[in-house]
Amino acid sequence: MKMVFRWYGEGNDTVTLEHIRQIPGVEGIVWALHHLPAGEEWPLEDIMEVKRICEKHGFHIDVVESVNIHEDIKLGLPSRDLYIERYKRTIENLAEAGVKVICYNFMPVFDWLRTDLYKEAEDGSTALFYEHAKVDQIDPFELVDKIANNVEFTMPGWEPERLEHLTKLFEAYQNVTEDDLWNHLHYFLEQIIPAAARCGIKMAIHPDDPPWPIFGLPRIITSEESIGRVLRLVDHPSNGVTLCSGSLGANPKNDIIQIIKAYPDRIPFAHIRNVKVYDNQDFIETSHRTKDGSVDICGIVKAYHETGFSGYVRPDHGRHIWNEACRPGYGLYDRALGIMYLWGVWDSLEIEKRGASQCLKSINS
Ligand SMILES: [Mn+2]
Repeated sequence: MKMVFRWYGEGNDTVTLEHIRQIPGVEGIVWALHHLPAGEEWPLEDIMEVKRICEKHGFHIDVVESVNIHEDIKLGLPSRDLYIERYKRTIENLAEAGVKVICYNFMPVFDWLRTDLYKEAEDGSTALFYEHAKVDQIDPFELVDKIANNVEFTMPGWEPERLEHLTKLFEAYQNVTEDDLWNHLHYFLEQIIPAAARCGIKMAIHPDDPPWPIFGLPRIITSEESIGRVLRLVDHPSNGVTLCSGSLGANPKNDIIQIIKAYPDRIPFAHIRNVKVYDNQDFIETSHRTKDGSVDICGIVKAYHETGFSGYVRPDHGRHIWNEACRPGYGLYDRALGIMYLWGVWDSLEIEKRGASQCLKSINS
């Protein structure tokens, strides 16, 4: 288990690399070129600049996230070929800088979605919250209006220029079915996976968050069945999954431990976090501790340990605690606590495996 930490870059994050350096056992930064819109090629010089900054602080840049897929690829438009070519060049540039894993998603229009970014818990902490009825009942065009006027729905990182196109995007997706989306993903992977394999990169698709269709838009990476299906579309080690326990865990039917055991060689990257799920399909993000949420984080770490997991792991999101002002879900304190919980479980499993007599030595090796 190689611990990594998401960082949004200098001047773009309240957390600093100096802070991250002091969290035990973090080896690498999960990063992105946030200034580039989806569909642009990531220039090598920009990538090398991030590498230089991270390495100066002792971190590797093996895992990159949010290499976003242009909507034309998801929509299956003729212009997708241009964007796929650019994506291939981005893969090559990332490989040249030493990147090993690319996390991406195939969600139409929206990335992760919540209805409240600062829902207060009994202990005074706040966290990301999803109210199902609110999302379920809203008409997509009413939603556009609410985002534009900043009422109820707030989209972190939502670019204003994309918002302008939101109405058009909803129209474009109106006749796109789940089957269509599967076909478009297949087309993309058939071209991308050989390119990634050639330069030793593992592509790792992130499940949809939440794992069900929203606003009438199809969503397909939602369950063990769909993860199996995407891995079989192009059956190659370079076609993998970012197994996100929080995204999948929002649906209690998803048995994450079973997924880990079913595809141990196809999970190069794991997001670990807990969510508390309510009967009405609402959910709130909690601390990593198993007892605090609906997801068995201990069992998940144990499953990774049993399958000999040697991939990358990051605490996915955290609550906002100790009055920290930070990006929603991406504060320092609770993610650092999450890491210590993950290490605590992992190290005790190591002790159990290797025998208590040599425990200290074995953990250090
Ligand atoms: Mn995730």
